[in-house]
Amino acid sequence: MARMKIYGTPTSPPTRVARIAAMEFGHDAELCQMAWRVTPDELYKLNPAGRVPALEHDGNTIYDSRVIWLYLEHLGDSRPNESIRSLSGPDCWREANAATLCYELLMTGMVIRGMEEEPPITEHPYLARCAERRLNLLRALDNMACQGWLVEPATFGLADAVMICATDALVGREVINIYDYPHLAGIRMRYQTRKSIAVTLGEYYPDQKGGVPVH
Ligand SMILES: N[C@@H](CCC(=O)N[C@@H](CS)C(=O)NCC(=O)O)C(=O)O
Repeated sequence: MARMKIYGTPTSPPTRVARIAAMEFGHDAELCQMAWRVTPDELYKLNPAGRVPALEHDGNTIYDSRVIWLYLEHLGDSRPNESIRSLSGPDCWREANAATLCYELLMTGMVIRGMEEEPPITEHPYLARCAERRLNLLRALDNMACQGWLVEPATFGLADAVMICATDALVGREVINIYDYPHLAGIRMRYQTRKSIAVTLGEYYPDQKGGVPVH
């Protein structure tokens, strides 16, 4: 069978979620880098929505990191890490809500980043709304995590992966001080040496676009 492929970029947080999913479910997926800003048609052919990641496996093309996670969870030849949490487990609704909030956090980052591309939009009501939403989400997620976990202790799942990918981009670009969110900081610390997290970490640095700080 052909090797599983994930199309995306190393710094794209949702692409990273898909790559984490592949590793957590025991697959050796190849990252096929896609310069979608330069060659948008190539991406539209793969995904009509023009977004990464997309996964190619066994004749299937799957869009969206959350759906990719679900696909891999249900794939017959997946061999999940023993601490991986099922999306349909006993805490499925807490997982669903936590994952949704983490995705919203991730999306606010991408909207703000997009607005800073040339020509940059530095003031716009929607930009302000996204910054406000981001602050609110960080506080809400930190509250959710006040017992030391996002969904369930000693397990790792979609919500944790998305929170880590969304906040890695913000921490690396110095948009937030993660110690303002001590419970999230604790979870991030716990998982920083987990193989799927460490191997897929993108390179984020302070002057990358998308740095409207959260106060
Ligand atoms: N909900 C999607 C979001 C994917 C997404 O927005 N990816 C960004 C890259 S980080 C993208 O493809 N952006 C293209 C664009 O905004 O035109 C997922 O989780 O996969």
